[in-house]
Amino acid sequence: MDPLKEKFYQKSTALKAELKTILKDHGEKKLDEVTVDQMIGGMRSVKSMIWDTSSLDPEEGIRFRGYNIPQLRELLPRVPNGKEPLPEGLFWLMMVGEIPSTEDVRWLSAEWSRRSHVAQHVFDTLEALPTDTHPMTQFSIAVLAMQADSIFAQKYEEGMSKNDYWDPMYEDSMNMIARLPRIAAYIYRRTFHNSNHIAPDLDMDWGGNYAKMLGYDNRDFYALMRLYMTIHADHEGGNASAHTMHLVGSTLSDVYYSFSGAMNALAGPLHGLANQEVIKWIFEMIEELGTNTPTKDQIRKYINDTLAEGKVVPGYGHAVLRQPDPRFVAQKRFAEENIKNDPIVQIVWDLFEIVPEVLGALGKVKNPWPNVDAHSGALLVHYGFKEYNYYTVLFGVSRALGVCAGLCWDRALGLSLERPKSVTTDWLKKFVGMN
Ligand code: HAX
Repeated sequence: MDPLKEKFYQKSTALKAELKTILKDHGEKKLDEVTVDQMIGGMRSVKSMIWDTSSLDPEEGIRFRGYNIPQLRELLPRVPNGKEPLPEGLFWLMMVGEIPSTEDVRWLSAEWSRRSHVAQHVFDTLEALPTDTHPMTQFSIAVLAMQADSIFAQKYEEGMSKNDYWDPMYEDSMNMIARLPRIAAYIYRRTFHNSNHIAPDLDMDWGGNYAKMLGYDNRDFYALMRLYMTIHADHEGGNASAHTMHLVGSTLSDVYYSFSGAMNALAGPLHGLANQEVIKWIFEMIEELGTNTPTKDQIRKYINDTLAEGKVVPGYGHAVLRQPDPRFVAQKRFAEENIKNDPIVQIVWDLFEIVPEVLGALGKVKNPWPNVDAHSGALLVHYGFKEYNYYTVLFGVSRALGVCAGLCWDRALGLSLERPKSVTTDWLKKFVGMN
């Protein structure tokens, strides 16, 4: 067994036993009450699932296995002379709850390189699609095309004990994560660079190799990708992409079916697609105003016009957070250190000053602060990466780390098929005493 798998097996076996005891001794205890407001309002904040890889506090933001983003930047291994954490380290942490050594992370980079070969039929499937197919559609289809290689599906068909589900789930997860950068870069190059593909560099780390295959041969861009791949990886279990992964996986669908579903959820504009919407909205502002150095009054008017048209301000607001998103703050810090004088970055910072005040004045927006998507596009544009309808694929590649770790845990703990109860509006009317 490989070192990560061995550790995962030991830790998950112990937790599974503890969970059994909790269930036996406390199964009847009430965790929460669900209000009508929550039922109509998208089940907001109902405590109803287990997710150990990260947790989200409304005020403090995300913690991955207890560590916040500045701590991860300090503690996770980096490339020599690098400033940003390696996403491999975060995956290790999410899988087994321990900060890995540099050697552990080197092993994982090499292991993912070893597993990274993508079958030709996956590329052939992509080639059957028109090049103007949205990159997220291509990505989701390519993930499904890999399902033919699912070890879990094969073992299940052969007949497998429940106790062994975690093992092929781990293998599939490792294989899929290893292959995603190659597929995602392939989609980018075929869609925007005339299929002028760049060969993988198997000696590089996972995020650096992805950046290189995208075509950005720049050390700072590699660093940005490592940071990007780390901070977008997980946001506890209730967000739409993670929850979809968990839900689809709960039927014992394999990692490919589950992750393709998760990506379809990420592709919505209220979730991951917001990263393309933000920069599109900024570009439209620049075009409408005829300047890339708008005044604050011009920006304020543009925000108000957006709201008057009945649209949301992309990149602002959150279902859980009630403070500026620490992932926004981490990207702002990167910009301050590396690309301070960029005009688009300046617009993002001006928006940070103005939008919360405007949204706050509406009196209905629960969180007027920026989320992760408010900053990412400006950083990418700075390095020449302007094809914004690809941005959600970057988010998706990173998200695989968190949701695959989550799915491995789901199967190792033997979590159940998800099946909440729905009611009809007639039932609801009767319940509240309406005729
Ligand atoms: N601009 C304008 N209005 C907003 C708003 C925004 N950025 N954020 C919330 N509101 C509005 C809602 O539309 C809602 O209006 P109605 O009552 O008229 O329907 C009201 O404020 C209350 O909403 P809320 O309770 O504050 O927010 P929700 O939990 O319902 O929704 C969203 C959270 C993230 C979907 C929301 O803030 C939004 O639409 N933001 C813009 C899109 C965006 O940036 N999405 C990315 C979120 C982070 C993420 O998942 N990234 O992948």
